[in-house]
Amino acid sequence: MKLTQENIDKIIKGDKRLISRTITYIENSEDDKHEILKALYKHTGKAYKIGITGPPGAGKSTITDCLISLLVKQGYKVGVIAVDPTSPYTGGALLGDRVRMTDSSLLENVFIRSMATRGSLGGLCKSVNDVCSILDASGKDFIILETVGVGQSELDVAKTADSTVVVLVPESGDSIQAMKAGLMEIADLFVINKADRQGADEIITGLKNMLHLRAPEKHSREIPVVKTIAASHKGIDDLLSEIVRHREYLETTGMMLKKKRAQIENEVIEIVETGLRKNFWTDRNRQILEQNIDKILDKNTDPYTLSETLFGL
Ligand SMILES: Nc1nc2c(ncn2[C@@H]2O[C@H](COP(=O)(O)OP(=O)(O)O)[C@@H](O)[C@H]2O)c(=O)[nH]1
Ligand SMILES: [Mg+2]
Repeated sequence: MKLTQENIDKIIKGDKRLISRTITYIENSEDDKHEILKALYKHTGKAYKIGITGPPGAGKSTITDCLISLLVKQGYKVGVIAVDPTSPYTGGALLGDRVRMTDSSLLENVFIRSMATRGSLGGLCKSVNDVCSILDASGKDFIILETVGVGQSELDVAKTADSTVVVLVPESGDSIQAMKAGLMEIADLFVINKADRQGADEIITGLKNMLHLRAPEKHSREIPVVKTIAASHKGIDDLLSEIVRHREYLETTGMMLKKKRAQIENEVIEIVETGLRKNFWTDRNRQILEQNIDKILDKNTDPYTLSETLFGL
């Protein structure tokens, strides 16, 4: 695929079909994807990235849907990347989210993309940064990244997002779970969704207590806890206000610049590691590996020495 100037202009203007085609192309990891991303990169930098993570069923998609309508009503352009667990039956992203988001996706200023995690549990897939860049270049003011919080994926979303929202529900044990999973450290704000259920106030109190127990010198900003009933669009205004406040906090304290630098660092490391994995096993290196297996078996050499040989050390 060759990205002509005409097509670049189309993407920048938000041409949905072309954005969609470009993302599909990049997801399939074609060899020349870097050329496309390079051409688009100078047009990025405007979008504010909101990560939404939390356990399955907490209401992340419902909240995302509410945020989309709120942002679009305010005249913003919104991109959404929903990373869903791979369905064991189809190997594709679960359909549920897409169906529910249909209303919003009809709106001209919204672009929604579901991505499968390709087998790994939760986890942001490798091309999320790439897709983010494409949506950013296409003039989106906000990009919402929805990911199921399973292990590593929360940490990944926190590395990519400007504001990380952790969604919990009143069910017992959730706040303790949050502590364990390291969610405390990555959350820029918490949402207690399904506040129509019993125990919402208790978990809010519990969570606030835990947040207060953290070392104050390390945390100059109080982490807000927002109560929502996303199913009936309640509390979403508050959530958006808190996101906006967090953004202002990052900008006024100079932390935004630090965050951007960290994001760039992380992105480069990821590109390099992907490249290494892809390019390291040349025919020659494969051959060296295979030729030495018997030697290792006979203890004439060992895996460490062979690795060093492969690295050319
Ligand atoms: N009672 C109640 N149910 C909700 C609320 N928000 C979402 N749900 C429901 O919870 C289920 C899971 O929501 P979903 O947004 O798909 O969760 P996700 O897996 O975190 O994306 C759906 O059936 C929603 O309708 C809420 O505030 N209260
Ligand atoms: Mg969802």
